[in-house]
Amino acid sequence: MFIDYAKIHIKAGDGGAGCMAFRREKFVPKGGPSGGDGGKGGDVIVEADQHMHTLLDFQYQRIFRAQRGEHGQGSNKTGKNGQDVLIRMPIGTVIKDELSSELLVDLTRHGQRVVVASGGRGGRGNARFVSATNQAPRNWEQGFPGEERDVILELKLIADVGLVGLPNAGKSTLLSCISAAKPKIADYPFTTLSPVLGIVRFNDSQSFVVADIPGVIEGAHLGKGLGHQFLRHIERTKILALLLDSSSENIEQDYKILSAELESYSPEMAKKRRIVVYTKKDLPRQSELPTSKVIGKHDAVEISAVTGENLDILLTKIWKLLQNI
Ligand SMILES: Nc1nc2c(ncn2[C@@H]2O[C@H](COP(=O)(O)OP(=O)(O)OP(=O)(O)O)[C@@H](O)[C@H]2O)c(=O)[nH]1
Ligand SMILES: [Mg+2]
Repeated sequence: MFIDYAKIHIKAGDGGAGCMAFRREKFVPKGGPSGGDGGKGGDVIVEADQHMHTLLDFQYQRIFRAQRGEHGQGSNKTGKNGQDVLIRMPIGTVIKDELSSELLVDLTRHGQRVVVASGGRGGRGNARFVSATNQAPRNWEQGFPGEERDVILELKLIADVGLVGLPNAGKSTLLSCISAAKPKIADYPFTTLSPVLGIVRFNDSQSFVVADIPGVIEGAHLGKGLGHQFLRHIERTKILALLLDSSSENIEQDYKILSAELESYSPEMAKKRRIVVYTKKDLPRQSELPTSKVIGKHDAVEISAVTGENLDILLTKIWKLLQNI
């Protein structure tokens, strides 16, 4: 199952307490202080893992605690440091502090590691409190608490091009024609329920990544249909391909609905560079294509995934746009 949102609780280990002790040896009647320091608490660390593709695991395990540091001991023995906890997450995971909404981590490449909660420092033992005036200190410190917080995990796929359109526009069909991805295709709305990535090979040696997401309908920003939360997966793409069914009864209106939904998701999404793709060119048209007054400066192309017409032109246009950004 594809899950792209989770909330977890993380707690780094507390530091171990310092120790209060004095040397006791047969021929040393008044041994000096010998209490060791406490060990450091373990950190909570996240690591990006290219083999993970969903946040599903975090539906089951939501609390992650690193080990506490051991207490210091006599004979100046420092307590052992607590063990770190390593949490693996998919590439594209963004971690925010729940309370402040502060962005803590953006995992963008395999193997990237970040400490999200630091373990507390160990307390000092009494040996460290010796001074000129106090040769037998009896003071020592507790360990310091490890950081603790609730964090929100959001998976935002990393792709170059996002396919966006009303249900049934032909997004998944296009992806299946231009890449090796095998998304589900059917003639009913909301066939696609979770995003699919496909790698498009271009000119033998080059490639780019395309994301196919569920269809957007009018009122998606109010929660209609599947809502619009999956648009997060195309938030970080360089360009958007707006797919419009050219056999629709009112293509211009479809374009306006889609644009309005992108706008209400975020201004950044609305401002993103787009290419307008009219699909199903093989079918008879029932309405005029929108004029350039409606689609503005954006480039447009008519394609058919069934006959393959103009797919090469589309890919060339996309490639050029990607080079320019
Ligand atoms: N004639 C024709 N039919 C097409 C073309 N492209 C897609 N279709 C059909 O349109 C229907 C919808 O295609 P999908 O690719 O599932 O559409 P989608 O945009 O991914 O739909 P959702 O996932 O529901 O948002 C399917 O029945 C496809 O066979 C095309 O170029 N020509
Ligand atoms: Mg689809």
